[in-house]
Amino acid sequence: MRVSVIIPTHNEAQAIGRVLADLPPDLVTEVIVVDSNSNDGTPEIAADNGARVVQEPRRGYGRACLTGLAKTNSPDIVVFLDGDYSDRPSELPILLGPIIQGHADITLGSRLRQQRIPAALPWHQAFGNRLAAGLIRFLYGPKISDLGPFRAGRADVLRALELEETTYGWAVEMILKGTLAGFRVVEVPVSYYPRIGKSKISGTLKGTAGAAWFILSLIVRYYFRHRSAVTRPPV
Ligand SMILES: Nc1nc2c(ncn2[C@@H]2O[C@H](COP(=O)(O)OP(=O)(O)OP(=O)(O)O)[C@@H](O)[C@H]2O)c(=O)[nH]1
Ligand SMILES: [Mg+2]
Repeated sequence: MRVSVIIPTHNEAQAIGRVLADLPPDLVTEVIVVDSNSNDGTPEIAADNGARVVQEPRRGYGRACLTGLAKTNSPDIVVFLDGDYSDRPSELPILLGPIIQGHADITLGSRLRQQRIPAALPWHQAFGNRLAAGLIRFLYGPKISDLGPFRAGRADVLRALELEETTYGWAVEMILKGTLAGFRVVEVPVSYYPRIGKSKISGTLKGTAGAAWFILSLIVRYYFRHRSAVTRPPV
C-alpha cells in the first residue's frame, strides 16, 4: 500500500519537526508539507526532516489540502494531518487499519470519543464539533461525533468526490459527498493535545463561531440540494 501524508502549515516551526519525526516510517510512502507563506522557517525544517515541501501562497486550509492531494504520487491511501502536533502521528495505524482491512473508504479521527486534556479542545470547539457532527448524523446518517482534521481516505475515492471547498468547508465536504455517494465513512477514536505554537484557525471564540456558522449552513444547504440522494439507514 502506498500511503501519502499531507500536512498543511502556516508558521509551525516549533511543531513541524516533531510531527514529522513521529510518523511511522514503515507505513508512509511520502510526506507532503503544503506551506502558505511561513516566515519562521517551517518549510526548511520540513525539508530537513524528509518532507517534500509544496508552496501554496493562497491561504485556506482546504486549499492547502487540495493542493497537496493534486501533488501526490499515485498513492493508494491519502492521510491529512495538522502540523501543530495536536494529533499524534504515531496513531496513523488507527486510521489506516479499517481501510487496509476493507471495512472503510474514509476514516475520520474523532477527538471526542476518549479522555483528553481539556485545554486541547476548548468547550466552544468541542461544542461546535459535536453540534455539526450531530446534524450530519441526523440528516445524512453516518455515525460520527467530531469533524477532526486527522483523517484518511482511499485515493480513488477522494479523487471521485471532486472536492473543492478551500476553507472551513473542507471539514465536512468529504463526509457529506462520501456518504451521499455510498462510500463507507468510519470514525475511529484518536487522542488530541494542546497545539504547540499559535492558533491559526479556530483557537478563539470568534474563529470557532465563524467556522461553525459556515459549516452548519453548508451541511443544511448541501442537504436540500442533494436530499434525493440521502438514504439514511432506519433508526
Ligand atoms: N498551508 C496552509 N496551512 C494552514 C493555513 N491555515 C492553517 N494552516 C495549518 O493548518 C493546520 C490547522 O490549523 P490550526 O491553527 O491548528 O487550526 P485549529 O486546529 O482549528 O486551531 P487550534 O486550536 O489553534 O489548533 C495547522 O498545521 C496550520 O499551520 C493556510 O491558510 N494554509
Ligand atoms: Mg490545530
